[in-house]
Amino acid sequence: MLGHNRKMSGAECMADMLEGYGVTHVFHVPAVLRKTFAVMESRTRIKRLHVHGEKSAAYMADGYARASGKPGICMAQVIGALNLAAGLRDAFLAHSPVIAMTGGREPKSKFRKVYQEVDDMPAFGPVTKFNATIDDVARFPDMVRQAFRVATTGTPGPVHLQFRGNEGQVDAEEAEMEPLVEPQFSRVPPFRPEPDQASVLAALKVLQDAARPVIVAGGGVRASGAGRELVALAEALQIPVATSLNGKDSIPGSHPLAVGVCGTYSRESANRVIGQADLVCFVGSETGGMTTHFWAVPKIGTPAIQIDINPEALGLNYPLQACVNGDAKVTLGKMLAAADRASAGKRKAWVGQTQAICKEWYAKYRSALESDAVPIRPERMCHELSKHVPDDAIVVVDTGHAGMWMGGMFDLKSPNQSYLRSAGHLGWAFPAGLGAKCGAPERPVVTFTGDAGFWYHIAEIETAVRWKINAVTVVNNNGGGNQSKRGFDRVYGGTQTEQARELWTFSKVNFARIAEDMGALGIRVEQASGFPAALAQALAANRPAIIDVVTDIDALAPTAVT
Ligand SMILES: Cc1ncc(C[n+]2csc(CCOP(=O)(O)OP(=O)(O)O)c2C)c(N)n1
Ligand SMILES: [Mg+2]
Repeated sequence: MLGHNRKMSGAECMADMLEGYGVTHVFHVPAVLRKTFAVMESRTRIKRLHVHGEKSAAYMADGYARASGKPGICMAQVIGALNLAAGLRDAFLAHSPVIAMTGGREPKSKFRKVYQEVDDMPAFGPVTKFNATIDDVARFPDMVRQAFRVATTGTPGPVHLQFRGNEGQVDAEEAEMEPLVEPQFSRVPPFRPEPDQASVLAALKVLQDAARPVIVAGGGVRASGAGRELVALAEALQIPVATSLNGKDSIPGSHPLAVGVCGTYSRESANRVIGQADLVCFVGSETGGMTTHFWAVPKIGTPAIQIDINPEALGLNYPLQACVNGDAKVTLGKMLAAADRASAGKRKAWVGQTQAICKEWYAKYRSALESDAVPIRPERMCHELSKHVPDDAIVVVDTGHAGMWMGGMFDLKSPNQSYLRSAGHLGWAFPAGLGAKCGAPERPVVTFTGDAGFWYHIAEIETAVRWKINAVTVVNNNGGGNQSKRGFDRVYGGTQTEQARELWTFSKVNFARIAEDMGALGIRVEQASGFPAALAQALAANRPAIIDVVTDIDALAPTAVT
């Protein structure tokens, strides 16, 4: 209740507020807010995870946030601040609510060549929605509230708070404060802004009038929790649905109207359907380069409508015939309520056409999806994951080939499964998967990463074992970063020299053995037929598990069609 100040330390105030916002884990590298950590132990049940690098702390907080919808908290001392900032970039690109706290500068000693100190603030600017300093302990309550408010509202995203002192020692000072929290901002979305009904009806009319429409569902659908409304509208009007990578879990891949992920890391069928559409309806999508294959899918000029919570996203890349500013769940619900189901009849041929395109995709890739080849084909791994990932799993996927293989070849089969993907950073998935498991401990977490991606933060196996974070990590181990192969082929004029492989290959390592040495379950899979049993064993193990799958270094993921 506001107006009930009492004398307390910044540390007590912070601990009480984080507990009040429902924070269950914080991810950090010491030493920052030391007093807060000490106080947390006696006043809260918050788990304080001491990890092996600031970047992985940020990725864990990001995975936690994307899995739970609650802001993820990560912390670093002043010398680790830019490592932490580097880790916020993926959260920024993916619109994930992460709150980063770092130590900062003392006004008394600024500009005097203080050990380890630079001005960190400018580096946080491009990767945050709000980037602020706290110099006076009395500002803890309002600034922490503002951090949660900014991270969760509108299009969500990261926030940075820098605390006075290289370790944020301002937290040990006292002031008259009240650790008031606003629970509304403890998760996404705090508001569901209602759209203007006239704009809803105008967009619905354009959609219903179209003969060959397609919906492109983006990350905004998952942020809004609007999957059910999206699928209901698509069914009512008989409209095929493509998704961005970030929106892949908006509709199960097994749904008859699902055509796959569109854009660059995509499935051919999705791009082909969009190429033949007479109207594209973007929902919760920024229409960015990855989703549209750099504005070739659909071509600029294709008739489009768009729904977004952020008015500035509307019409950014495609001139619009209609647009709606509002929460995706509310907007799609209103469209559904006003939908003329009779209009669906005229799209029967179109739906048939899109289903034929999807069948052609399966026919083209069936032999790879079912391949028994040794070394194992990544397509087969994706297919096995489609079949065997549990119905309530969170699937976490790295970028590069991992993003391409899984974006294009893997299918979710239940609306209760989630899909979280790196927004571009190699190495994000393993720590993000651990964070996701912390954010949703009751759900199975299955992470898919390449070996180059896994190397980045391999030390976090130790964190997973120490904290009993029982996520399953599947490593597509081909002994190199083979997504880079094509580009090097090109610059070598078509064929690389033998020596060129030093640019993108590594030594062959058995990650299962490393995992076992570190106390995790390690399973090495060399035959595709052994994968389902390995996955089942890993999911049932009462410890973190690494499945090292020996795959073909010459397997290249299909590139986007236009
Ligand atoms: C931080 C970062 N640095 C570099 C890259 C460029 N990159 C994309 S994929 C890749 C190699 C991926 O190798 P691996 O994880 O083993 O997957 P593979 O392609 O072998 O399946 C690299 C270096 C990136 N995406 N992110
Ligand atoms: Mg690799």
